[in-house]
Amino acid sequence: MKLLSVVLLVLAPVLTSCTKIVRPVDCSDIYQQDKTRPSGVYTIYPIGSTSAVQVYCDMQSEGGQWTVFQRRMDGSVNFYRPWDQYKMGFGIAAGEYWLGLENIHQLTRQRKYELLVDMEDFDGNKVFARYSSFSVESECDGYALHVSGFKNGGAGDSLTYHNKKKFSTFDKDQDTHSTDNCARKYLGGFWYQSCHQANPNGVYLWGAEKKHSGIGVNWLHYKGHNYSLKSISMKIRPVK
Ligand SMILES: [Ca+2]
Repeated sequence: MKLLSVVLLVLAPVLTSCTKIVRPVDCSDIYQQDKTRPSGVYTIYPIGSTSAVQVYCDMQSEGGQWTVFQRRMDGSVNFYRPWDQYKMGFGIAAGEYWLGLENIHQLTRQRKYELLVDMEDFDGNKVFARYSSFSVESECDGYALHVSGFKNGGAGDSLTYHNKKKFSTFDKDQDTHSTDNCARKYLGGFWYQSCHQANPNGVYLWGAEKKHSGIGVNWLHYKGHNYSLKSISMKIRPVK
């Protein structure tokens, strides 16, 4: 008992100081800590103190505070990857990356989020699609997507088609196409149905691509299945 008291006494100051360290869960927490912080790479803790992960925080678009979970911008990262990589995440936060389905699930399990999808073509035109509700279920439920409440920023709605669909990669076909493996056919990883209206994790094809329909970084209602966007990023923010 005496020993326990000593241990507690020694630990007390440590515990006190630890409670002062605020570990941001997402980019909105980082914004709340200091509202002058610019867009850039920050460390967040989606699943507690041992879950540090680097993300890009968009502090400008549509009011800022966005946690980016998917980002294409220059074709520098290969997005044709197996299930375990889509589960855990890949790429680099300063450039192109995928945050990981487990992180996205854990974030959207804790808080209610909205979604912003920003995109740009090779002529410098910028548009977006917004959704007032976004969440991803657990791995047991195939990391199924829940998205609703579309608001048009010029891009059109190419994501509602994927609502309630499980995530698929070339080595884990959970799409609703009975004969095709959509991820293998369209060279990405996504919440494929049969198969897609959006393929943000497709092949970076540098604009118009007549011969290879559907495999590029597509957003059907903006530029069609034969145009691979210059940039696209998917980002979430807690709903107030
Ligand atoms: Ca299939």
